Amino acid sequence: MNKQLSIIGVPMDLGQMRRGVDMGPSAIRYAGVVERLENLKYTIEDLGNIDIPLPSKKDDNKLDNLRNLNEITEGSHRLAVAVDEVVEKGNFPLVLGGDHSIAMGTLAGLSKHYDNLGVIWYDAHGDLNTGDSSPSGNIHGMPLAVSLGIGHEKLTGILDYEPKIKPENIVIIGARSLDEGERVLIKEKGIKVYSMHEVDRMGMTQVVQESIAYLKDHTDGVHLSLDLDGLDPDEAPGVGTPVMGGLSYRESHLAMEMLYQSEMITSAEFVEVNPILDEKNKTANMAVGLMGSLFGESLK
Ligand code: B3U
Ligand code: MN
Ligand code: MN
Repeated sequence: MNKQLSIIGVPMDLGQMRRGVDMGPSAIRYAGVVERLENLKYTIEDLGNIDIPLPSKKDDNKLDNLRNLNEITEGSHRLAVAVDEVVEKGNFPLVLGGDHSIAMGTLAGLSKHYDNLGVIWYDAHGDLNTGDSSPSGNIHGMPLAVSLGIGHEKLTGILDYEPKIKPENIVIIGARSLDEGERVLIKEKGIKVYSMHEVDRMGMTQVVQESIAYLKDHTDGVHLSLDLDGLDPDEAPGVGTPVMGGLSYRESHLAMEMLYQSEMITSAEFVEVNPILDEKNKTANMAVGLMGSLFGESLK
């Protein structure tokens, strides 16, 4: 694992309707992320937070079923530039959300540096909607589609290249709430999905072993995009769109430990921590605990 980490906070809440997820980076810092990783002998540079534009006052700010499109495009662009700079200087980007729309910016900044960037999408949702298929108009349900080059051109064109990633380089783990249009896209593109059904049947050990084997052959870096709503809401209640029957604390730590041992993770983001909806910062503490495991804490 790269021992030089750069933390980027992204106080983004425009990709969905629940206020408070913009405080996610503060909650995660308060939960001790820097100290936790310094204890593991990483050198940490905290770059602070990206400036996110305020939402437009017009309540019709929902062009083509894409709520806050212009503001999110602008914020994503700023994040992409920051992530690009971190990779350029050889550091590991660790991005703290914010809602999951930020992944468009993260992947835009990362993928310039790879021919075949792998992505592990740890989430209750597929985030494969477009303005046409989305039931909500919320852009946090779209970043994986956008990164495949599917969606509004303002979003797919962040940093002026597309697509950012290829369908065969994606693994989704923990899915249990997929919309119709997302199911169609998964089939059409042949995207690898380990839903809760597979996790229950095979166990997390086999799911992660297979994911690693699947990505190892043909990727030159792997980004972990971890949405805290992938976990069960009993264990991670501070999220905007909880879905019952999620991944457990133990399964998630096991997954992080196995990813650490694989030595293939080159960047990560932890998103959707909403301290307003949380219970005593439990979800931010969960995020920091999972980062501990991802960076080798329990296996040192
Ligand atoms: N698929 C739904 C719900 C959703 C997606 N991502 C989250 N929720 N966190 C949508 O609105 O696209
Ligand atoms: Mn998500
Ligand atoms: Mn989700």
